[in-house]
Amino acid sequence: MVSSWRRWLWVGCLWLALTPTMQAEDGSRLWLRQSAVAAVEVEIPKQSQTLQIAADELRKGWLGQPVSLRLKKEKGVSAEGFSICRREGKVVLTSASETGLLYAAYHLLRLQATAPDNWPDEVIENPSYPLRILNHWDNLDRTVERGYAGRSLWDWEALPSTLSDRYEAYARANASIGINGTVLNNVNASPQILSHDYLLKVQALADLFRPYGIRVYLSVNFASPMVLDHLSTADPLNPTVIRWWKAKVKEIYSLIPDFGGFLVKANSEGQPGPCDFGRSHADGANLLADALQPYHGIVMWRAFVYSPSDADRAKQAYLEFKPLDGTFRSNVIIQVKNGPIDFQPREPYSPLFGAMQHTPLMAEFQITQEYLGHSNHIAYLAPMWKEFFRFVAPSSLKAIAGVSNIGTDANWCGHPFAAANWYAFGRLAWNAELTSEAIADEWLSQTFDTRQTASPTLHTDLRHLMLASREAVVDYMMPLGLHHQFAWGHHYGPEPWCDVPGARPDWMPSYYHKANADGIGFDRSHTGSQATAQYPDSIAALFDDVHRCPDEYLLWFHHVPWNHRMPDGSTLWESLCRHYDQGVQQVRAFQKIWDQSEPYIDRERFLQVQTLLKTQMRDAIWWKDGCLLYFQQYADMPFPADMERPIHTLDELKRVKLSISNYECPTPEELNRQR
Ligand code: GCW
Repeated sequence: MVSSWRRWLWVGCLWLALTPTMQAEDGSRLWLRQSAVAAVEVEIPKQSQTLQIAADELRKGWLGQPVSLRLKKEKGVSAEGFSICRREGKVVLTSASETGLLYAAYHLLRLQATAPDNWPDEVIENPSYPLRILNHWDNLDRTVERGYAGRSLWDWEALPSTLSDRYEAYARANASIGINGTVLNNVNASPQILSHDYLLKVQALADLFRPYGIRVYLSVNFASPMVLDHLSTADPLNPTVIRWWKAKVKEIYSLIPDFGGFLVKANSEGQPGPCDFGRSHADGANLLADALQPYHGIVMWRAFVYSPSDADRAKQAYLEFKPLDGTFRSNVIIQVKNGPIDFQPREPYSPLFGAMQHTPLMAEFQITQEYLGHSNHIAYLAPMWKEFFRFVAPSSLKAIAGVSNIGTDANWCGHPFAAANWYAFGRLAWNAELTSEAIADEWLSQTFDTRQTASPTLHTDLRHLMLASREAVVDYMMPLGLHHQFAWGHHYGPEPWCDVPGARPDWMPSYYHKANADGIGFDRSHTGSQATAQYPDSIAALFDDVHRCPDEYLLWFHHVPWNHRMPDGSTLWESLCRHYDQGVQQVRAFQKIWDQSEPYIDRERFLQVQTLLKTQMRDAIWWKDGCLLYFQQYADMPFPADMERPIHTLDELKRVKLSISNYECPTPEELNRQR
């Protein structure tokens, strides 16, 4: 078998090599771009939509021997897992479930694209998590909160009668990486989503996604009974409220028998919740859990709360949720953001992980780059999520969710490289042990055919770019543990000087950097807010000691004098300057790498990335100049001689005011006009 499909691969490579002009690509095919020369024979055990999809995918993309799909439970293979082996001149895919066979088909195609000569005789795959869920922050008016790739995919006005082709393309892309759930609407939820009219629309999507193994979930507004049916209260212990939710859940399941359940943001950033009625988060979650339980639905209850119960925002979720450990129903999962604040370019892990011994937890990652340059900057996020897994054992989690970066843009995610984050999220949710390198290898090979070009270095160069990209963003935005230095409102550019009269202090950058003549950083050690004490002893000891605390978390946990000696002998100020400079130099290097890829990448995607890298370059300098010139006022020290000099002045940058539609550092001419 190997020799025959290798031959085909050769023919393909030759064809690619001899084709003088590469086809323009708009990115809409994502990583699913393989096409077979002739349809292979595929045998399925019975007729079903899911198996038909699996067979069609193989006929469209598989270059090797005939394939046989078998529905059978095997030892060591879970319900959604599968095995792939070669037997009697065939490739045999086996799983206990139809969805498992669909995953096997996609996996086979992935092996063909990424490791054609190099996969074992038998492959067994089992998912790390039973729930691998995308969270859409999509509003019913089709805006997307923190979305940077166009409008919401869900055309609520046209649903349920008109179904866009993109719905199925979306389901296919998700299934190809093992995502099996989608929360359709924003956690800042409109109660309207639970109205009967909207449920019919949701039903239409659920019917489309079902053959791809994807269940639908909804974010719900805790005050829905009051808004939709004018109940006088949403108190979770009130019998009328309890009846309301039971009836609503019954209605949902009559339309969508495999409905997944609810995601809830309660008593956070102005959302209603049980605390409005003097009840706890557990009371609220259990109300919904009881209603869903007869249908095996679940509640994902978010721990993203920060009512000012303590002077340090980083401590608040732990303070509120830890005492509730063990009081939640068994079908409640607490959904916790990876870090204790809010999806910053770098955060230590949230101390809630490990602290809730009797409550299932799921991690919430943010795929959309709210704080990492939106869809303008390349920031490959697998290394960030793997960093989290260094502290939080993947097996300690019940499930994993990712805030989607998908919209109506032709290429789905805005930046061609942003699709790598959707891909990486799915792959890590399927197998949390995969390395960032391996995922980048897969994505690049499938997205840009990097292994099939005549260039000996293209693949490794682009992989290097991806792997270095998130650290570069951290360096030019907020190195050494700095966090939340974003401009008011848009979370894009730098504004460490921001001061909005009357605003919540913990929404102001100065609350986090605390720069003064003595030094910079938030003292969360035993001499400060004592947030370090929320971690297990061994980690607490590490974070608490300014000399042992890892550099990357230093200013997260400590207020450090400007002349503090870093492990390499430089002062804190010098080190800060060098990190910012390093971030800028990295982006310059990315530009060079990308420009050298020009002969091997189709024109459309090449030019788009090239243009975006120019924006990223301007923004990196904006960040470096803005932050360093501002902090220098307190450090009162010169820039190290070997560092690239600022090209802006602080006054100039303080005058920058960005409109929502203009997220990038203004050009020098625009800056002049703003004066
Ligand atoms: O990161 C913050 C965002 C809000 C978001 C909130 C949350 C959906 O700025 O836009 O609201 O977190 O996670 O609930």
